[in-house]
Amino acid sequence: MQGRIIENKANLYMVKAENLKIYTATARGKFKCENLTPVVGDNVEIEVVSEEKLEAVIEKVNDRSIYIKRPKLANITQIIFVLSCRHPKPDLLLLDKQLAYAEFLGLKANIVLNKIDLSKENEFDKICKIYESLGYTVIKTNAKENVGTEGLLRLLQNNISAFAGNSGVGKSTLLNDLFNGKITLEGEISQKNKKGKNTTTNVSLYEINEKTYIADTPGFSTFDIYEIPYKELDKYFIEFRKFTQNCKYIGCSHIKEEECGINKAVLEEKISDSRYKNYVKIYEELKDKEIHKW
Ligand SMILES: Nc1nc2c(ncn2[C@@H]2O[C@H](COP(=O)(O)OP(=O)(O)O)[C@@H](O)[C@H]2O)c(=O)[nH]1
Ligand SMILES: [Mg+2]
Ligand SMILES: [Zn+2]
Repeated sequence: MQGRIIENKANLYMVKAENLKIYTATARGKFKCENLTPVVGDNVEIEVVSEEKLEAVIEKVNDRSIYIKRPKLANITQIIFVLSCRHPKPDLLLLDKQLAYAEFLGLKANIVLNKIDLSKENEFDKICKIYESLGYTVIKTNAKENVGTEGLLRLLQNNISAFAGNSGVGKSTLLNDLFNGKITLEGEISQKNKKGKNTTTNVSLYEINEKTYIADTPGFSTFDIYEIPYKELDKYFIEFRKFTQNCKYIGCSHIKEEECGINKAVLEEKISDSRYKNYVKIYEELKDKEIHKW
């Protein structure tokens, strides 16, 4: 029988099967040597061990469309990056990192600008303009008062989405909005312990409907981007692509070279200054990581 892993706790996997039942499954030992340990989001073939106890064994992990190393997740279809207008203020460096990583993976990325109630006089329009002109969807929300969340819900429809963004931007509040009342949810979005503290520590997929899931990744607020080879970073800044052909040198890093198409585009304001500055920072960071890897 086919199913999808919706949760992983130590060596146990919760698998939602075709018959809509949720089985507790272990993985066959052979996965270890094949370096193919099942992860949340995997589509798997299971063999039921006990129908009564809802126990099963994972026999096979189907090919993945996407695999993320940290946090471990498979087959998500989009990333939702959340920023807040204030407290904390927008971290565009982190945003550009996560967008580059999404492009690297070939994943759709979207932006939520939360806490719009704290912004004065459209001061964040510039951010929206930069990213909308690049083709990213920007949704503005006030998660505290449930404003703008219908738009977010539409965006989530028929996707397996993962949220990312600095601590405090409002991810949990948004998720609570989404799962309040109108959504049938199996299990809880966060289990509370006796002291009322949230104790979710495992990666899980929450179901909004049969085709719509949200990945919850406690302990990870952003994706680890170090898989990106620094020499390829320019490919993942989508607006850079059409200008790199104007660079004099093949393999131009667009940092110190002369006759650089990217530098020219920045001067002509065809590429935003903040995007370019972040490109340089991320390039240096990735390069540093790669050099010190051994
Ligand atoms: N003013 C305002 N506060 C918000 C909004 N969304 C979340 N908050 C508050 O911001 C704080 C952090 O939110 P939380 O959802 O825990 O952020 P997370 O760390 O990204 O999960 C909490 O005190 C929320 O009540 C919003 O739209 N407006
Ligand atoms: Mg949170
Ligand atoms: Zn260049």
